[in-house]
Amino acid sequence: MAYTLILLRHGESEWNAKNLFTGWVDVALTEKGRGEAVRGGEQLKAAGLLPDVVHTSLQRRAINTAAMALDAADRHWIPVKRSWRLNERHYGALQGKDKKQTLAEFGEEQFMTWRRSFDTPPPPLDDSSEFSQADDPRYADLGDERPRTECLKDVIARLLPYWDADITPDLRAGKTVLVAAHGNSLRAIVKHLDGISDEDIAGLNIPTGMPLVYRLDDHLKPTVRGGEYLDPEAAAAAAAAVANQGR
Ligand code: DG2
Repeated sequence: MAYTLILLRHGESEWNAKNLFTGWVDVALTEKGRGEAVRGGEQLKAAGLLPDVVHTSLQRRAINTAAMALDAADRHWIPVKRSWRLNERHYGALQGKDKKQTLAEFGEEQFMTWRRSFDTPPPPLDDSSEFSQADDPRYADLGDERPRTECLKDVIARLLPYWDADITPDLRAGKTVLVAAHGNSLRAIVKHLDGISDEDIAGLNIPTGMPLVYRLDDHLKPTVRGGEYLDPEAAAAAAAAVANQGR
């Protein structure tokens, strides 16, 4: 039996367009991003990939992308499950900062360590910052679990319990599962699925609004390493643009 998992990074957000570190800041989609979401859904429909259940983060760019993509695929009625564990990586004190300015101020090595190292988080964000989620009611129950910064290793640690307890059972039940999430929370899932090393994951970038399809075997291992984008050429170009952000 092959299981089907579709990963979808949200469409372009207001802060993707402005080149700002976003993390847990709850920004909206741009018009381009909404178009990407609709196109992603149309691609799913054209490929006959019809999700039975969708998992999203608690952030509007992923929530709205899922809704628009599913609407375009005539699957707007399927069950939705949301969790903070699918949220974007908390970007700590970088949240709200300009990527280009950060690169100019701190240099290539520090910039890339903060963006793509496996286990070095940016400095933590103070609870008094305008970009903090300290008073956000959706995270009120998290207590000490609410992050103030995260590296990819931290994201994997908080995401895997949700993967095991909520996503895996849907896959095992034979459902086509859509996960609509974020650049780094999806990098965490891809690293886990493909068994990518802590070093090599630095080179993996996920474009906005492009469905990435994994067929999984009985052990939930990918039958094709890296999965398959429905439009591989466009995805490769868009992933390269993500890698070059800030330059
Ligand atoms: C971006 C990822 O997250 O940025 O938080 O700035 O996927 O929610 O737009 P997303 C952010 P990079 O790690 O690619 O710089």
